[in-house]
Amino acid sequence: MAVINTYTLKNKNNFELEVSTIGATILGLKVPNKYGDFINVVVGLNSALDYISEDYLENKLYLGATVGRYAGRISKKELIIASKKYIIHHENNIHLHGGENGFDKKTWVVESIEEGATTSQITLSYLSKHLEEGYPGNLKIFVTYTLTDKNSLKITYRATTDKTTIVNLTNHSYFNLNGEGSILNHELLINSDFYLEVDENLVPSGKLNSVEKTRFDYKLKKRIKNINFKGLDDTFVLNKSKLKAEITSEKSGVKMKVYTNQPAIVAYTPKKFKNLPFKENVKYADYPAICFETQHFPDAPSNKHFPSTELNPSETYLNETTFEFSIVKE
Ligand code: G6D
Repeated sequence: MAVINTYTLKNKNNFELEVSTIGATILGLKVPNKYGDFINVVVGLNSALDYISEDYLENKLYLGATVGRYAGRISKKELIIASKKYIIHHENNIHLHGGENGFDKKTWVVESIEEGATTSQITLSYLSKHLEEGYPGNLKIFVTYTLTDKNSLKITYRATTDKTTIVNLTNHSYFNLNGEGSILNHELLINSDFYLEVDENLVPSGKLNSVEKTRFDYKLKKRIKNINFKGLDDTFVLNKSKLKAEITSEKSGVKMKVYTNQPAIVAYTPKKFKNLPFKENVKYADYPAICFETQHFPDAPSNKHFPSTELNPSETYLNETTFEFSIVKE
């Protein structure tokens, strides 16, 4: 039975993760800064019910939410999957983040909660019925959030289907390693040699452009507020490095490393937040946060040369991402 509820998990170092069954959403993640004070590094609202308010929903922010069945944009309204035609939800000529009522708006079922002395984890599930938002196949999804004894948050998605379908899941947490203000003084590294070229509607053209000498080159760590920064809402094709991305804040001393088995990260830095009931009435400034949406390429169904996002009944979809926290050595 799916009920609206929130759960708080801790690890042996008092890292604290708050999860809601609405959208299997991360409401907050508290980690220590260099002074030993615990700060919330994931943008969240005061209560789970704030996430179903019209005020919030009309902003289409997906704060901390599980996004699917297909995260990102799909340009076509008509999908051909296993030689059959399916019509998916389309708005303003695009299908975004699973459609009108994607996974972020569903109430998930808590399958298990394990609170150990050193690590804790919670697993939630959702059954996306055949033709929900137009997608084929009854898709059963499990998401496990683990707070490890290595001070990491590990997010694992598994999914199986009874008909060939497409799947591309991600978590849409907005990170700010100061817990307030802006991320413009954070330093960012992304191990990516190519980014996806997009049109004015952020739909991929199919071209992979080199990051060399462009505003997308974060192969060497640099301050986000650099001369070329115009905001990010872009797909970075990850290279073979084990470490996929890293972000640090000199002010808080918090470092976050990102590891994933996914081929891409969509890095998104909204210009500003509308006035919402943020936790502890936190005040955010311009460029308040950055998302590291680890996932497949957007619009893969329309670009056969992109890695496939099709899932067959005999397969299990697996998306594993780890956000590892530490304190920057002075
Ligand atoms: C905007 O283009 C962006 C998306 O990438 C983001 O996920 C969403 O806002 C929250 O549509």
